[in-house]
Amino acid sequence: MMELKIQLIPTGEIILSPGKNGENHCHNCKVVASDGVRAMMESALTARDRVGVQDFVLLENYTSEAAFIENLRKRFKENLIYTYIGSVLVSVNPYKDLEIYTKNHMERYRGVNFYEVSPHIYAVADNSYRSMRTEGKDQCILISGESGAGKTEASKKILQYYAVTCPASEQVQTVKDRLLQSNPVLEAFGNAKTLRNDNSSRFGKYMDIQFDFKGAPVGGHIINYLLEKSRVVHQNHGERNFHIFYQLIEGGEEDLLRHLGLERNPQQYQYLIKGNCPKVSSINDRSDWKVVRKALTVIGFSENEVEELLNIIASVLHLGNVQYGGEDSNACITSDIQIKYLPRVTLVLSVFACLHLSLTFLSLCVFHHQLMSPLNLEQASSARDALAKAVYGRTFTWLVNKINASINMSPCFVLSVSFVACVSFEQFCINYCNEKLQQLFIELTLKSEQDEYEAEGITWEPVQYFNNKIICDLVEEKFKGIISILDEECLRPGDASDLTFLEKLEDTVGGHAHFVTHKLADAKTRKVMGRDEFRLLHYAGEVNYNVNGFLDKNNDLLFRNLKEVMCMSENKILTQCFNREELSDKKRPDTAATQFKASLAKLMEILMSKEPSYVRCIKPNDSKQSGRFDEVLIRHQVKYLGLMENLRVRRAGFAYRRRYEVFLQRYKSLCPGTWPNWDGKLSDGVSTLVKHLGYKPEEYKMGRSKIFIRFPKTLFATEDALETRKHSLATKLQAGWKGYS
Ligand code: AOV
Repeated sequence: MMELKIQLIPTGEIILSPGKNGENHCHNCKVVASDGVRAMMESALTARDRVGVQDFVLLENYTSEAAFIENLRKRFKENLIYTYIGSVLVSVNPYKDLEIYTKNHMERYRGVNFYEVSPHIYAVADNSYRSMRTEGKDQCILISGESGAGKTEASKKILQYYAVTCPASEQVQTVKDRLLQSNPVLEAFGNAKTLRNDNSSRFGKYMDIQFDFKGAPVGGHIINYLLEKSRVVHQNHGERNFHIFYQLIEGGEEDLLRHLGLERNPQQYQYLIKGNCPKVSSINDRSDWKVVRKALTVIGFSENEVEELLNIIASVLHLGNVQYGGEDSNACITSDIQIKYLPRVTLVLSVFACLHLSLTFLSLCVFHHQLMSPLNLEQASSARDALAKAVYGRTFTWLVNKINASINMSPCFVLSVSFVACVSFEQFCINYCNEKLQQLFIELTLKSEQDEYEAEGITWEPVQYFNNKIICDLVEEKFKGIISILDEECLRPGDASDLTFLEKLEDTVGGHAHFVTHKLADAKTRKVMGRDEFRLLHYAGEVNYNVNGFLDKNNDLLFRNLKEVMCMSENKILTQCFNREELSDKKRPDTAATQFKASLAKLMEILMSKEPSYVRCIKPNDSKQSGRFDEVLIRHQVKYLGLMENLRVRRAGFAYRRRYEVFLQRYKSLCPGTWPNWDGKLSDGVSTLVKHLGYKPEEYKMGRSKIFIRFPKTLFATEDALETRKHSLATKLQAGWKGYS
């Protein structure tokens, strides 16, 4: 007996899938159906109006931003948060838990072609996995979007999908566990509550999952870039420091807190009160602490290491409470002044040597003589903060390295999941990063279109698009780009300041079409620009940058004598973070912007060497509410994610393409010549089918393995014909079924 399954999937589409033994045939079928089926089918016929199209390339008016947004809105309203642009997945954050991540769902997407089921993050995960297995090519999934748009969640879903669906042995299980457990640890130390996202990643993350030849995950590797260290010492109003501090204070056992000299009250700590927001309703620090504590053990941290790690975390809090006597910030601090709370720092950090001295004096080496120059109050405070930032930042890097050591294996294939979260070394770095990603994205989309046309033997029709290389160059070009000029100012002794940096910019790139300052602007622009700002015309729009703090943040310097003291610590983690080699290295360390530029260049290189898939995340509103679709906010994201441009490129030639066997399988019932079976060549079958359907020559092209259809309306007519046929088929079946009962 054959089985015909009627499956209603969330798009409202009805899929009639053949049973295990063969074809859908009306006779002798057992029908899994009820009276409700007819109603479901009728609603499916109007589904497109209600839920929109599941691939933007099927939009009739594909150049219209309004039509694009409308389609997103329709789907969002129906909880259909995923939509494709060809093979790119667009995802809108629902801000509520949807029942679409169950094991059943995972199974549904396993080994199934991209277009056979409704759009889903699992389809992207599965597709990348299968390409890796069948083509043996390293893959990467690049997830982008603004803060709170759902990047981290998407990456977790992908990881969970692999953890459940990939083959496993006992050894593999350990790696899977460690990979999964690395997440809460990284989030505790690298995420924080911001105004935009209660659990915002404050570092860029790139993660490799390594598979063996059987397709089982055997290891992983994580690269982090540019942790937002400034958060350790300062938070904006309504924001918090990194989660770990609150978790430790709220969740740490009594003994532990006593040992660390900590009180169970975040308000006691200067570094935790700047944002005036110790508690967040969506976060349970106490239970998170337990999760993190357990995860550290699963990943393989020894008790000793955990203790030393927590010592460092506590010492940062104590350091924040270090106060210097005196009111006058210009007065020098003398070494015999009592510094409150310092003993606690020295104790938990096990640094007994001259920390006191190093926080009050700057040691200079002049003509081989060591000179000690006293700091004033302001300088001493910033030395203290610089130390806290450096200690935390380096410990974070140590932590990532440690996790890597516990999950790293030599891989056969690599599948990477990466997102560049916003790290606030300034919007400048983030926007530069987006600019680079956009460049790569358009280049690769165009290239893959071109490659496909070529492989299928179809003539390529050139597409006009905006190449944003000119803006990338403005930022990163050697000697004359903005980063170079900034570095130069940072190195220049004497009167260099943020404002001299701005002047240098005006002198060097003042003539650039995408650069404006107050001085250079026309009267209208001048009204909306400060004298200490410059404006860049990014591909996604204009942004004004205030130069205040650029030099300091880029310099990110730590006094040498503070480094020396840290090297002397008995805390083993610290001695790994601050090593003596660095002290003997006379070369100045790279500035923050240059480091960022280098890591971006590395990321681009990696992405170029792999086959990329894209997930573009959109945030529906600023209030973290479910069901609210803020059109202005969304339009802005559609613009800066370059989605319209992407759609235009994808639609330039043909709206739709499918492999012959997939096309034939779906529509063969519409033509007596191809139904129920086509025995000949697949392309001949498709030709017979489309001729029967009345396709005109200008509407489609036949490639080597695929049919290309130019307009959505052609496909829709065929889809409608199919629905009508299914409808009449189901009516007949139902009549027959009733006959039995
Ligand atoms: P982000 O990674 O893009 O921001 P997250 O992935 O942390 O954003 O998402 C923010 C919040 O939105 C999450 O904590 C969830 O509450 C909710 N959310 C996101 N995706 C989903 C989903 N698919 N289903 C249900 N809720 C979701 V940042 O890390 O700030 O750039 O740095």
